[in-house]
Amino acid sequence: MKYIIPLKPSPWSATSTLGLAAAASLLFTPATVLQAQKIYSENFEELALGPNIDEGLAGAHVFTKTPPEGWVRDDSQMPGSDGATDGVTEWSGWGFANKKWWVTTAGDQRRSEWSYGSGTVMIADPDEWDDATHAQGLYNAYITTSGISLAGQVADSLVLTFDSAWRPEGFDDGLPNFPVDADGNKINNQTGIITVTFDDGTPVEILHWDSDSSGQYYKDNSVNEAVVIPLQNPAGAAKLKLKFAMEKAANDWWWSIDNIAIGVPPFVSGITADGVSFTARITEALGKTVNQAKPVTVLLDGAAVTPVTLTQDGDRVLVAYTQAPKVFTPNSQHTVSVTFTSNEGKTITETAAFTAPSYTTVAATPSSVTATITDTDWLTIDESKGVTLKIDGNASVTGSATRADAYVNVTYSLGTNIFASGSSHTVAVTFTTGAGELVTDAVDFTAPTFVTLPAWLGTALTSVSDAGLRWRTYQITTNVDGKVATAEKVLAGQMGPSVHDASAQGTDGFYEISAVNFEKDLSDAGRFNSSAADSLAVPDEAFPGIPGTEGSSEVFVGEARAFVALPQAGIYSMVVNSDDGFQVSAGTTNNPTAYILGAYDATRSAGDTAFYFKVEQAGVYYFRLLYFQGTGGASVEWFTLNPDGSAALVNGTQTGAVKAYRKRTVAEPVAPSSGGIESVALSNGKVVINFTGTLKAAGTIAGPYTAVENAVSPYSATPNETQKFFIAQ
Ligand SMILES: [Ca+2]
Ligand SMILES: [Ca+2]
Ligand SMILES: [Ca+2]
Repeated sequence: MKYIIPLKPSPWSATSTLGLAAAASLLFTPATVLQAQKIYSENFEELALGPNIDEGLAGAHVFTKTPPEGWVRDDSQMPGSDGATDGVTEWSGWGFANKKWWVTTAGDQRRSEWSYGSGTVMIADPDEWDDATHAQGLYNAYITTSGISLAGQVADSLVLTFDSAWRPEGFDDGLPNFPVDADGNKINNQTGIITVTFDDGTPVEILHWDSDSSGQYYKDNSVNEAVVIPLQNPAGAAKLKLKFAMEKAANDWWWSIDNIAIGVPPFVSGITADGVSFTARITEALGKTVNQAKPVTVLLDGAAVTPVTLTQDGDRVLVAYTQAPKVFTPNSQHTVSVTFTSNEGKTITETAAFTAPSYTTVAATPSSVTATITDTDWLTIDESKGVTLKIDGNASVTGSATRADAYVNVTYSLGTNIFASGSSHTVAVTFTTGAGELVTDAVDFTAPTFVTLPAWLGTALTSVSDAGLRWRTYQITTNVDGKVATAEKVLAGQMGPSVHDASAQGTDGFYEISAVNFEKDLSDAGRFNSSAADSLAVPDEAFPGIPGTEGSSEVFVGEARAFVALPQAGIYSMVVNSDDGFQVSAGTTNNPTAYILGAYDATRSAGDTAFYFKVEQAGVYYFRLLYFQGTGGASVEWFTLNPDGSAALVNGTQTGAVKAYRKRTVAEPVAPSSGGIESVALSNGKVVINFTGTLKAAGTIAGPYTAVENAVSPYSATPNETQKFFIAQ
């Protein structure tokens, strides 16, 4: 261990008892005078976080199940452990997550009140776990630390400290998801237990909290607590292990833990920071305290900082420093070293680390990036000074900054130079604070994934007739699961005959429609409805053929098909608002699901699913929307978004609407790899071409080539033009 002697004036050099000469001697004999009291600490910041799994809030570096080195996680008593029925996978057993992401994806519910936890924290969250299907059973999760060496420690000298957020619940969840007792009573009782094992001895319970408000172990809400537990370490013990259990929970709340430390008090048990200040907490216990009459010296990243303030907070001494209004560089990591004197006269130096907050979130489309910077208690953004974005280290660009309350939004459009599907990027956002300081906040982001439709899939923009779309309805009388694959089976007649009202459908089984904007009772649904403003005021229509012949508006599948004219190459933004699910695809009439563009493969209340696709070439493309209704509400809308965010129904009358048609006037396109010219010969004054695939002809070698109507191989051409060129694809 190395100690840095401050060269700037500090309480050390200012005191007569500890001048520079004395301090220099400490450098060479630290063990005799300066003592770090902690023998173990774990704040989980070293864990590499990966992406979300089942949770809805996307993030590239937000979660991991891999514990610190040497720790052992035991999920074997979790219902459906490690399988498809393990609930929300992130929370099937103890997990490690970015606290901010956890708070947001869980909808807060008091999780944000835990100010002691920071960065990566350890979480058992039965409440979030129960948000997805799991095998019947109670939540029983365990995790054990690595062996922690106790070499040289005096008996009964050690305490365990950690920061805790606990919210209990019990005796309120039963069948079918959770077991009950023989009398049918609900038995869930969220319980937290910590045991310590010295060497290979018997585990000793050192903490027991549960949710039984009439029992001896009841622990009420305590969402921001610094816990201190004497370990009563026996003489001669060589090592210890801690085991954290979260047991007997159902759809209850959570227990989260951070900043685990073991040591001889007093020691620095945690540190909290905001954008301009930090507070280190020195835990006092076992009668060992801080002598506040002696100087307390604080180094920030190796440099002494003054003034620091000391506050007694129960069994803790808070050591605080602020550099307001100057903010720490967002996401920067800092080390704080605190030197103080104990009531036993020991001079103790302890270190702790914190990461400064970020102020920026980033959202991307394939062709734009929007950074949102947020004012906080200690920082305001002066957007009038301009905000620049530096994407992937390229030249800085200036985005136009607009403010909405505490949020400053800056959008930069990439034009045609779009992000690759699903690609990873960094943007450095530089802004000026109200105090005139230039701050750069670098944020990683991932561009949306999207499908590219190849040029061959499109036919000429003029190759269409009969404006509108075609729609088919298929209704059955038994409930099925809300899945796209099942909906396809229903539509294919594999789940029983249809009972939809077929009286108005055409002889081909399709209804002619002008747009997809349906609600089963003609009630207002989605964006386009009778109560909406301006161009969105399009009344909902009834689903064709619904209610069916049995009077029901449940368990049916709908299918819209259309040739859609996409007037320019590039990215399109499409949305389906549905209750329940859907799938949009493009292809040919023979294979309309060749390219899956977007889907919602489950049941839901009416909600948006937005997706992007790209076309390499303007043209007419064959689109299919598959929609399915299970029970309850039923509605669907199919629309595109313009660059300004305004919505236009497919084949709608709104500005920017793409047009749809029921017929294509040329042959269906064929993939180019499927054909070629095999031979060309002259026979009886004609050119005879043997080919596979589709034969196409053009007046110049550069094209454009169009399919030769009704051409089959061998094809005989009469040479009655100056020149003609053929390809087969
Ligand atoms: Ca942490
Ligand atoms: Ca609607
Ligand atoms: Ca429904």
